[in-house]
Amino acid sequence: MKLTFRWYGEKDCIPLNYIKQIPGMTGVVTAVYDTPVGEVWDLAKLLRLKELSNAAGLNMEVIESVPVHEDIKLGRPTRDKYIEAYKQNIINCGKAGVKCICYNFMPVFDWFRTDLCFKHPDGATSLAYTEADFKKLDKTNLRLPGWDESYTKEELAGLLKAYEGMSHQTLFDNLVYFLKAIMPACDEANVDMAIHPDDPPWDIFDLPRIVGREEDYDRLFAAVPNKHNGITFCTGSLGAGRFNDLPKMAAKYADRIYFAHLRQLKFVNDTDFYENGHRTEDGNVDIYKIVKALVENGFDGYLRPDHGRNVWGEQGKPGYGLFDRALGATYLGGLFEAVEKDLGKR
Ligand code: DNO
Repeated sequence: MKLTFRWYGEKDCIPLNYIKQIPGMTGVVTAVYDTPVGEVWDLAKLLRLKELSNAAGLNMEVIESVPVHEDIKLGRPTRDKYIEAYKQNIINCGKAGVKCICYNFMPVFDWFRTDLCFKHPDGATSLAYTEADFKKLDKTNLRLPGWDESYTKEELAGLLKAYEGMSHQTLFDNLVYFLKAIMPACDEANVDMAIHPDDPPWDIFDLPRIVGREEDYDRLFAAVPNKHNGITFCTGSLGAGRFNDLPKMAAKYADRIYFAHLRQLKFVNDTDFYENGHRTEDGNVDIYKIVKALVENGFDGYLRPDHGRNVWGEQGKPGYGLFDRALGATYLGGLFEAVEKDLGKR
């Protein structure tokens, strides 16, 4: 396991040396944030991120994300042009020493929560989701930080229209078309692709979503068996779907999990939940069993503590404050040490 931490580049208010000070931290997960989706990143920008990380004593071997242009997801004729650019990004990432690229194939919206500042009784805040708040939303006028694209009202309306009536099968076929086209670049650059699950793992706003259940992964690997076709195992996304058995999935796909996002969530009823500190006891995701399943099945990928709370007065980016993610990192590091030693792997 290689412990990493998300770093939002030079504009991140969390400096690299603070990240380095987290016990066991080996690298950052970052991206070039100022290039429009679909264009080739400037190699010099990637190399600068790498130099800055290395100067702080950290690796930069994971990119999250190289976003996929909507024309690729829509299967428009222009997709081939965007796929070519994506391939060049993979090659450039390889040149910068990147080993793993996290991406998603969610139409229009990335992760989704209804509350970015849910207040806990002890004063901490975190992300949360309630069905009642979701029903109140106007899908033509939404904004959430963290999305890889932010649209004007007109663009959003146009995109939602373009997806109207798209079946799950068509979206899946478009994903397979994309993956088959980029695999040669992954082979050449020796870069693993790690698809992030849909968050939450069900259709939202009538948009199809296809990566959130065990059968989705079976179908994905059957369609594109190349070993560079892998996954980001995000416990907060998959765990929002109560139908998912996470330890079972972690065990089953350990050799395809190139990146793990470990995050906790606590259900308050059948549909509503809030995110919490990482410990197993603090929510419904059995982090211990997941770590055990990963270690037992030879997981050797990158891992990062995902969304934490904002604690100790920190006004961090929702889900991405320093303190609680650092606590999560040490908790996860401890779990891995215990499980690996128990299994004679350390
Ligand atoms: C949210 C993140 C996601 C993730 C993308 C990957 O906190 O986990 O935004 O980066 O879905 O493409």
